[in-house]
Formats: sequence, C-alpha cells, structure tokens
Amino acid sequence: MTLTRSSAERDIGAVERQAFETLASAASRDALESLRVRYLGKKAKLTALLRAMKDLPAEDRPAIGAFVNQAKERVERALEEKLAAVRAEEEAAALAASRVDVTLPGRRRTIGRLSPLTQVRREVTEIFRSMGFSVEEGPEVETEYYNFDALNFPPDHPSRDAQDTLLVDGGYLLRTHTSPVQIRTMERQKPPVRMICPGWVYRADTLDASHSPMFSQVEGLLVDEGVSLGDLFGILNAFAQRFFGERTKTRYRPSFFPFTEPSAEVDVSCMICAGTGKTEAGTCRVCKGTGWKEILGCGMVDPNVFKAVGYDSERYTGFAFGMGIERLAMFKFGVDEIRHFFEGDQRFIAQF
Ligand code: 2NL
Repeated sequence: MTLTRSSAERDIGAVERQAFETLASAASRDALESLRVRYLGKKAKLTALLRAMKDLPAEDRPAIGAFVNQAKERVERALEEKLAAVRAEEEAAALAASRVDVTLPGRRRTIGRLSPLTQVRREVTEIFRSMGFSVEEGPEVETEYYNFDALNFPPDHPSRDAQDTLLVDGGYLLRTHTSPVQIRTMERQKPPVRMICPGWVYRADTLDASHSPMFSQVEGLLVDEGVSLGDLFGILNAFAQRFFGERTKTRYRPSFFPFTEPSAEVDVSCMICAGTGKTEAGTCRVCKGTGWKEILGCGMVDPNVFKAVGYDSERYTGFAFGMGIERLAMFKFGVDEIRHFFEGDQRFIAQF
C-alpha cells in the first residue's frame, strides 16, 4: 500500500473527527484520560500516522508532519478544555452535595453540670471551712496500721476481714473510711487540730439500691484543750441547720465505734415531710414515717487514738464525726437509688 499526501491527509482528518466525536460524548475524567491515551499517547492513532511518514515522498513530509501536529494540538486543546469543564462540574457537584442550609436552626448544646455528689461534697466542705476547719487529703491505698490499728480496732474486729475490706497486693488495702487522713494529720501536726477530710472510700459490698463498693465520705476532727461533748453538739447542730435548713432538728442516739467514746448516731428531722412522717401521698417514703433520718456518726476521740499519734490524752480532748456523701445527697434530693450517682445518665444528672 502506498501512502500519498492526499490519503495521509484524509486519514488524519478522519482520526481527528473521530477524536472530536469521542470527546463530545466523554463526560468523566476517566473517559477523557482513556481518550488521551487512545489519540495522543505513544501508541495512539495520530502518533502512528506521524511514524508512517517515512513512507511518504520526502518533499511531502514537512507539510504532512505539520498537518498531523496541528491536528494533535487541536485535539489536545479540546481535551484540556473539556477536562477543565468536567473538573468544574465535579467540583460544583461536590459543593452542591455538601451544601449547608444556613437558615436551619442550630443544634442546642447541652451544658454540663456538677454531679450532685460534687455539689453536696462542696457544700459540706464550705460549711466546715467557714467554721475554721482545714481540708486535708490522703492516700486511698493504705496500710492496716492507718486504717485499723491506730484507730483502736481490736485485732479480731470483723471489718479487718477480707470479706469486708478490699485488699491490695503487698499488704495494703483500700481505705474503708477517711479516718487514716486524720491519723496522718495528727502525726504531722500538734493540737489544736480542726480539720475535715473528704474523699473516696471502699468496702467489699455488693452494689444494690443503698450500697456501693466505692462511695465518698467527709470526716471531721477537732482536738484542743477542754473540748467537750457540748462543742460537738454545737458544731454538728450548726452544720445540720446550714445544710438542711434553719428549722432542722437533731437528736443523738448512743452508738458504738472503736475510735470514739462515747459515740452517737445523729438523726435530723426529715426534710421531705418536715418531721411529720406523712406526705400528701401517704407515709413519707424517705423516713418511712418516723420523721427522722440518720445522717452521721460521731463521738469523743478515744484516748487510745491519741496515744497512737503521740498526743497527751490527759491534756487534750477532741470530737470526731463521719458522714456518707451519697447518703446525704439521697436524702437532700429525695433519691432512692445510690446507683444513679455512678451511671452518668443525663436524665438523672440534669435534675440537679
Ligand atoms: C460514720 C461514722 C465516724 C469518726 C468517724 C474518727 C476519726 C478519728 C478519731 C475518731 Cl482519727 N473518730 N472518725 C468518728 C465517729 C464516727 O463515722 O457513720 N461514718 C459514715
């Protein structure tokens, strides 16, 4: 087959037309890329035509060469233009798909709030701080000495049992009350001492409506010369009235703790039924109709505790008390289930 100038020009024109037809219907970047390979690449049709020029008469080659190159340039330019158009379309489509309707109302953000336990702990702390008590903290992993021995627990006391106390490798335990902080403070500091110690405590209890293996306490201690049971009554009555309201009554029932003598449990008049034992719905479900609610334990510090910390129990006396924060919060807010405090359910937390 002989190649002539006119047949070459025909072939080139045909390939160029084909290229433009394909280009017209190509609608994606992929289609355009395959078109580029087919018409302009190394193995492409127009390139093949350039290569075939060696079969042309020598005098025709420059003109045909220029003809092919012009055809290639036209196809290239058209391809670039189409590619730009397709890109612009794709971008516009992506923008349209991610369009934001600025006229829609915004999503309301919920504002976090303090756990009711934190609120109660802070309130209790503030009341005692205002009466001159300092706030002390200490380790949650303790020794048997600080948790039991120094507090006058007899060697065979049931609380020491692994049944009741959570043990930690190495002879340690999780403190079952915050009293060790008071022992540590008295070891560091001579009387007078006026302190409270809020914090987490741990017991080997199974979680139920009123027990949690981890709960929080505030304990307090006041030691000086001439401290009496009257001082204890004065401070704790003032606390009860500040925390539950001025009209709150208190009563002290004899009790027993290894670390105090005498010891008492303190009831306050029920603030749900104002001490009447009755509500509109019938018997008060918080005080069970008694009109009283136990909120703390207290007593005069046992001389054996003073001996353990090197205080002269002939010269100094003191009182101490302890209360559970969850219990206080349950009573104050009328909550009947301790587990609510540890579940973080917004429907619960948002009520305080
Ligand atoms: C309760 C009773 C109480 C204490 C805690 C205490 C600490 C020292 C010395 C003497 Cl270092 N006492 N603490 C005293 C009486 C009662 O807690 O029912 N807590 C929830």
